[in-house]
Amino acid sequence: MSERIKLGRPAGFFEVFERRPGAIKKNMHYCPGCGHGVLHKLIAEAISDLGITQDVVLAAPVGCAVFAYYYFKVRSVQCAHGRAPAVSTGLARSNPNDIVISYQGDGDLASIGFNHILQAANRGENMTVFFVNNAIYGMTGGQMAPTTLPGQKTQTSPWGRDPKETGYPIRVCEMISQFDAPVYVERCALTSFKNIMTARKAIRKALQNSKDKKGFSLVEFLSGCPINLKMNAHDMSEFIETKMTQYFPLGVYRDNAAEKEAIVRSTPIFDAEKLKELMFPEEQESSIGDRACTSPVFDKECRVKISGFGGQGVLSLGYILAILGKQRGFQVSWLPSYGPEMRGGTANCSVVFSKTHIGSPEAAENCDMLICLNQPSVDKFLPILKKGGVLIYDSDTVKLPADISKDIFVYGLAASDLANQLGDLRSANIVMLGAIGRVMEDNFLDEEDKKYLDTAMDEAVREMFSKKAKAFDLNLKAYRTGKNNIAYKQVPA
Ligand SMILES: Cc1ncc(C[n+]2csc(CCOP(=O)(O)OP(=O)(O)O)c2C)c(N)n1
Ligand code: SF4
Ligand SMILES: [Mg+2]
Repeated sequence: MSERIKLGRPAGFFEVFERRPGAIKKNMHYCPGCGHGVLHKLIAEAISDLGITQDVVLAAPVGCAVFAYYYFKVRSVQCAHGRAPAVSTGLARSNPNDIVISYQGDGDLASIGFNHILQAANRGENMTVFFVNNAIYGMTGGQMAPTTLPGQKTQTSPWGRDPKETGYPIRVCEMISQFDAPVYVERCALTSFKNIMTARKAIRKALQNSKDKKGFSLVEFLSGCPINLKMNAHDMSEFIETKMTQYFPLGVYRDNAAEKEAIVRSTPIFDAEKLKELMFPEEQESSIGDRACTSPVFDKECRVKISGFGGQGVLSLGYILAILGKQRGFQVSWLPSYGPEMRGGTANCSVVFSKTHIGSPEAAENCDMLICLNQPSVDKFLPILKKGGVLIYDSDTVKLPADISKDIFVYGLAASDLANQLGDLRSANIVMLGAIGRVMEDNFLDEEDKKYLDTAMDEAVREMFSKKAKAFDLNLKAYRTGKNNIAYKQVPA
């Protein structure tokens, strides 16, 4: 095994980062000087040198490394904030021969998910934790983290962290090494060449422990976030070496894997075939009762995406549709999404209707209907609309692309303007609901379902606004207004 860091791309990375959206496929998304990039390279190199590419499963939660799966040529799982140790526990227990990596930031590990990491360490789960301590919430724009130093200025401690108000930085290695079970705990720094070589060795040792089934290893990396700490690369390194190491001393806190036997746990009851059967049953009974929709369009699953700016009521619109589906006896799911905060983006939700079980609640592709209340939503989601699908857009705020497909239904209405005329811009989402009613009536519903449509819509709106009588009246008006004011219409030839 080479004792040098090799130039170029290690084999533990994909050759081209195809999973990364957009045109850039060769570079990482991390800021220049970010510790995550250096650490990724050291891990990828270790994975290929140890010959464990096929065995590694990497769990990465929320934080700047949320997109780790773009880069590593291993199996990956993206987890909820702080929950990678819980997910890693499931992975390690269900497939004991896998080498499980939990890759976590300081906000993630030492704040929102702190109990998870403590419990996983105390159980001695067979996993390797790579813990990136950059003393800040990087992804969300530099708020105070549990590891922020006393006196350190952040967005949420603009006069410097005051331990009297917000406590002291949490020393993770010191805490974890109080437990009996962990076999290896070390703190390194991603700064000088010497420190990086120490980190490189620590990564390999931890992965080897997991390979040998010795249990829980954690390596902490004091790491730079030059963007949020507003420093250049040189000052960042100096800050880590002179300030951070005072509070977080480098070194080995536990290293007793050599004395331990490989862990043998009870045989997992996890059975991939059984799970598949449960998730994708071959035949299921329809759950639809007397008021079932009879139109053929509902014979298969219907996937709807609704998108706009936060505050435009896209989530409520989706919720009303879900209520409507529930009232007609469908299986329904409603999945809201707010987008990664630091990087802007639209609020959207997915609604799925089905006469049988729903596999995935996310309308990520092959959508039947797309409702857009702003321009970024059209730009982002038009590609997921299937041939023969329906786009309904707010013509006040959206300009359609010149080359829009002729194979889809397109309905435009001035939803914001109409809502303003009704006296409340907030009813634009229900104006859109009216447009949905019109589209369904004109193109997809049989005579029987048409009879029920308005009553069903009224009931759904009533349930949504059950505690606000005034809002109910306004929204019913908004529904009728939307239904009767379609301004642009394209129907596939
Ligand atoms: C449940 C939940 N709560 C809060 C957030 C917002 N959030 C996204 S990243 C983040 C902090 C990440 O900081 P850290 O773990 O230190 O990672 P870094 O970006 O610094 O590498 C927060 C609070 C979220 N996405 N999900
Ligand atoms: S914000 Fe900080 S942690 Fe995130 S990519 Fe940029 S430098 Fe790295
Ligand atoms: Mg951080």
